Amino acid sequence: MMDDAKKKALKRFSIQTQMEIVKMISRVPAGHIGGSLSITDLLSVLYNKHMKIDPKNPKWENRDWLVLSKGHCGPALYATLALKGYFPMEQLETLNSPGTNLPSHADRNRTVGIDMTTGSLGQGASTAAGVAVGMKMDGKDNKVYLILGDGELNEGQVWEMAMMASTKKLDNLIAFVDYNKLQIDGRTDTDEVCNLGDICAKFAAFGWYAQRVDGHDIEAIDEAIANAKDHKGDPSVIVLDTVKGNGWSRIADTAGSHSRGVSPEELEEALAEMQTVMDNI
Ligand SMILES: Cc1ncc(C[n+]2csc(CCOP(=O)(O)OP(=O)(O)O)c2C)c(N)n1
Ligand SMILES: [Mg+2]
Repeated sequence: MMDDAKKKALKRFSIQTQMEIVKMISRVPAGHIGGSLSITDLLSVLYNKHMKIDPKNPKWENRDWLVLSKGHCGPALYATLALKGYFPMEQLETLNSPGTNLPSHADRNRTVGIDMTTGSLGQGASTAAGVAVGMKMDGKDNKVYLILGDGELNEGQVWEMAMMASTKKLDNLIAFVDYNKLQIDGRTDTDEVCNLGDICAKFAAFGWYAQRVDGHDIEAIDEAIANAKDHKGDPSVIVLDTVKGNGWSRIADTAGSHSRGVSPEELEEALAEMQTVMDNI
């Protein structure tokens, strides 16, 4: 159980992250806003509660790793890292501008605190599992947290990784599926593109310990991660029921939220809506 004060603090951090995301994207012609807004609750629980990290020593060899395999949602991770003190908040203003350390997709060679370069869907799954194998070989007990998109599960590479991870008993690998029910051009929970069906059952069939929770419920996410950490012998997956564009009703649960710009008027609208939620926590 998480105490009420902690739960509220983590929700506030998530909303702060959302506000930074919309501000960042309002400065560029377009950005991956929908899938960034759907993972801020998860990032808040990971970075404020579960991950073994040291923002002052980002390459600390005993740290846990975060692989954002849906690397197009870099803005969500950048806002989280800045709020955690990995780099100054002002740097967020440089998203995607010439010479920036914050490209639209996550890049470990350019951004302090980014553990893995991602953006080609599916590949982060394999690199995360590879890092988990390496940690086992070194006798370390750190964890690798992997964030997959639901549309990303269309990539066969994810399932190749799933087979290998259970064979190698990678219980230091905890994956999340951001099940926001939308990919670029359609739904993931109908026959519109590729129907994902029962994601938990599929991972379980590959030998994974699978859980499914409300991805906007801080306490539920926290408990699922705690269960995953306790589970020995198998890799874990936590399927998070989320809303693409969560936090800004104009774009929530719309395909158009995948990548779009934010006009000055829309920025005001989004920030006001988020502030209202923040004030009522
Ligand atoms: C291998 C590969 N194919 C295509 C793309 C282009 N692409 C970027 S995001 C995206 C949709 C991803 O959908 P989902 O995983 O559901 O992400 P989210 O809803 O979180 O934005 C696609 C097809 C890519 N980045 N990599
Ligand atoms: Mg999606």
